[in-house]
Amino acid sequence: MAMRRSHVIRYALEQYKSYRVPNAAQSLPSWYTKGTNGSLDSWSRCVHGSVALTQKKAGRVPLSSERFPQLKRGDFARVTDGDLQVFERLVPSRVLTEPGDIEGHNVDWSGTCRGAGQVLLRPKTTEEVSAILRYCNGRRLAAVPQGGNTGLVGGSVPVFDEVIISMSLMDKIISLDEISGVLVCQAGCVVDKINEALEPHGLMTPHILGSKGSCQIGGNISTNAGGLRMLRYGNLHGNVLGVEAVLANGDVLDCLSTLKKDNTGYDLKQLFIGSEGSLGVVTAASVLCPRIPGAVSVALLGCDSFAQVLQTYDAAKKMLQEILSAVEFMDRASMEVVQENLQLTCPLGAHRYYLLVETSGSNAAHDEEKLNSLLGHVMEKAMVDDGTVATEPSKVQSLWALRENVAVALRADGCVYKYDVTVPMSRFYDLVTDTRERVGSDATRVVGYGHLGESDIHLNVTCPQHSEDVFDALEPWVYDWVAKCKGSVSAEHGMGILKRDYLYHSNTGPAVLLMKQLKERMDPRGILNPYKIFPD
Ligand code: FAD
Ligand code: 2HG
Ligand code: ZN
Repeated sequence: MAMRRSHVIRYALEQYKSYRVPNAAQSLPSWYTKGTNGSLDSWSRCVHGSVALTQKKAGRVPLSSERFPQLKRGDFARVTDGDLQVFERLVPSRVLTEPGDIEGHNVDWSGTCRGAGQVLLRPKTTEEVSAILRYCNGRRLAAVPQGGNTGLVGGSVPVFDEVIISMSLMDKIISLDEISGVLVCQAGCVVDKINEALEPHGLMTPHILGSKGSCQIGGNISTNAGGLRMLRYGNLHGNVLGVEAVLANGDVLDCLSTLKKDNTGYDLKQLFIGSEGSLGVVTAASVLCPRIPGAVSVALLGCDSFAQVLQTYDAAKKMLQEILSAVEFMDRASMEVVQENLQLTCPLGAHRYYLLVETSGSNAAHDEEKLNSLLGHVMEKAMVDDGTVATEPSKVQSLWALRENVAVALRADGCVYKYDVTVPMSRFYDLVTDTRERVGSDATRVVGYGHLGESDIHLNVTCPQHSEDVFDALEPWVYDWVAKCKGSVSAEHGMGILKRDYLYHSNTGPAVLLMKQLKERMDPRGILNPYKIFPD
């Protein structure tokens, strides 16, 4: 046993001697670090269903109104010159109407959806958002709130000609209480920027995700984003202490509490967490921020059967307990795509499955010892075939880069069909195996990766270009598969427009009815992010 354990530690060290991961940022498109609202040409594009095609291969992304011919434009007013003059008074010099300025805001990150919005407004204050919505509601002009535009279900862009309300200029941090860890900020603050501001105070956001260089806290709240720290800190329903939101009629709802405990009636802020801009525009939030852990270690483990994956996860929970902070999953195909398309290097050989296990604690020696003894245990029990541990920050980051960049790497294949679902742990990988069998050689890759700790699998299927056959094989089959095993058709990305037809797959009729009644009560003229979430 002792010999096996020291073997594991030595093995881990040896791995690092030859371990050279190129700087992930250098391998990524410029938007990844600089924001996504840039010119269309620097992006990859999507055309159909949950499809991504590169600009070169795909040409222009078809308009969503053409892709969804069954969708009819709602009974909304069209923007007139008179409206533009009013907008100019409400947000002076921050009314964009040039097609070149707006194009990037009409297409979503994966290039799946393209709206025909002709006006983009850039408010700086809650009062401005309130004035905009009051006016839009009075005129019955539809509007779509937009954060970093990194959403993956087509929720952040217009479907027809909705007015785009970009939150990017609402990027001020309002206050930070170092003792309680409560941050109050405007909704347009980008996650990376928030973390830069928190870092000198020894704090960090309770959530982090691969899109952190572009996505905004308001967008995260509106999608109830999960991400890579959820196993430790839970989701935003627990970590967001307060929300300020502007309702469809322009009224400002101040629920910007900074209290951890507040049981005074209904917890209204929860309505805005995960409602995808359909009930109000989030203008500010207070977020409970944990301390940056004193020590972070990561192990990358290779397993050759899914039973081994589950045994290792169980062992990690038992042996690491309070220091376990993430358990992420990749299959061989997802490891291959980051190597092939982004030239990242994996320190392990080829395995059917990989687990990235992270610990966060306050005592490096203690945590490392625990992680190494886990490694010894799982290798001795033949749960894991190979493994490596990193404790040095740049190496920890290099291991994380392998997992964080799968979505980016997949885009280079051409066309990507994306599914983000929760399934029972015992069926976690069956969906990928069954899909592989179903689409056969029609697909370039069928990959499965995701947040094992939350039983959230990201099934992605790529093709050189959109294939009607592949798409028809996938939908609604994937969603039916998930519903049959009582999973959720959207684990963390929301419904947007791409999944709206499947809302009933994961919700009962009375539940959807109550959602619709809430929507009608809060937005009686239906101007906020129409066409999203609900099937017709
Ligand atoms: P947007 O994309 O602009 O908008 C998303 C939705 O929220 C839209 O419906 C929009 O109308 C609404 N909205 C935005 N801002 C506001 C506001 N202030 N008020 C009201 N409504 C608003 N998601 C995860 O959950 N976990 C991950 O690990 C993850 N990783 C990702 C990795 C990559 C590389 C990419 C591209 C995306 C990833 N995502 C992930 C998806 C995406 O980043 C999240 O959904 C994110 O929360 C969206 O934030 P955003 O600011 O970009 O919002
Ligand atoms: C992730 O966990 C994101 O990497 C993206 O949620 C998932 O693109 C996807 O399918
Ligand atoms: Zn994810």
